[in-house]
Amino acid sequence: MDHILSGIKPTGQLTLGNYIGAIKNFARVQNEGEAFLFIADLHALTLPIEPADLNKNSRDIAAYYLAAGLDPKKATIFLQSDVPAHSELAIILQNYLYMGELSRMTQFKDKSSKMKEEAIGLGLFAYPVLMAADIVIYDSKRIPVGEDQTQHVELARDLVKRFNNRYGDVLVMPKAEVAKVGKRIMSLSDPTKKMSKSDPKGDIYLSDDINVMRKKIMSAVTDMEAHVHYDPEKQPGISNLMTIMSALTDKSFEDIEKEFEGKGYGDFKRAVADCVVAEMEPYKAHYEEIVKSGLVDKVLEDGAAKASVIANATLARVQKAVGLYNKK
Ligand code: AQP
Repeated sequence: MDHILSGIKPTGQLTLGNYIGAIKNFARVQNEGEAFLFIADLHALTLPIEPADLNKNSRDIAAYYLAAGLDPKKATIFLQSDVPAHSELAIILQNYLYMGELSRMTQFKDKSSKMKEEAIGLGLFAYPVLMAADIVIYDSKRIPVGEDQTQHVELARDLVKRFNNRYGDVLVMPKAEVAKVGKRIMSLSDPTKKMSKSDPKGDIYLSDDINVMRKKIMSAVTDMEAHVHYDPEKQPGISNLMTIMSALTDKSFEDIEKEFEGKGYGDFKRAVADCVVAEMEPYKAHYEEIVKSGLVDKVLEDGAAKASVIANATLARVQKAVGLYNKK
């Protein structure tokens, strides 16, 4: 069975973008291979975050995973920081990625451009090294991610090639998998920007009340074209709403265009809001049940124990390959 790895970093409240681009797919992939679905809490430290928020966000993500149907009997669900082998492996792998390539990463450029140079942490710069360790440590072949993360997976592939050229067939080659629809949900207030949990403008949060979600969709930025047509260049706002509808209902863009031919944006937005509510209402209720059940801590504990077995074996293999002494 192929190993599949993905995760979310607990930097803030989860958005509809995280749900469509990541969580919704996780429930599917757990049936397609050995899935390792984690919470990248060490990655969340790469930007300033309150300890209490990091703690709460981490448990919240686990609850949202379970609410989406992730089954701990099928998928291994854990916190990155509960498996120390990730960090140990990153220390070794950092020697096989170069400053030039790390400084070309779009996420690093975006995030660091808003900071003074003397305040940019090394962790933000080295983020893709730890992410490469997260990936290779489970011999992962399939990496389901949103579009923004594909560049980091490409870098992990470069690293695997480089490492294996030097030491033989030690690491498994990963490959990013990006959904056709929903790989990049955009902000509702600025549809040229990604909906992002650390940039709250135009986000729909999974924690939003259903009526708030509805209101946000009804006031999403559109355009003057006045027809429902998929054209991300000319009509980014409408195209984004079409993407949300398509991702949640499996309707094609053509079907949506036909359905709303001759109708105004008000009707279309109401229909998009209905789709979001239909998906989110039961999902949020399930999330509340999971939180009340107190299941999360046990799932994370068991997940970390299971993940550690594979992670420690890969770490030992790499340590031995590079010549660290006395490794079994
Ligand atoms: N807007 C989005 N559309 C589709 N997919 C998205 N993802 C994130 N935003 C969207 C996917 O969610 C997964 C988890 O992302 P992450 O937490 O590791 O970090 P990110 O990609 O940087 O997501 P955010 O929400 O923008 O986080 P912050 O604001 O902390 O940087 C990934 O698969 C991602 O592609």
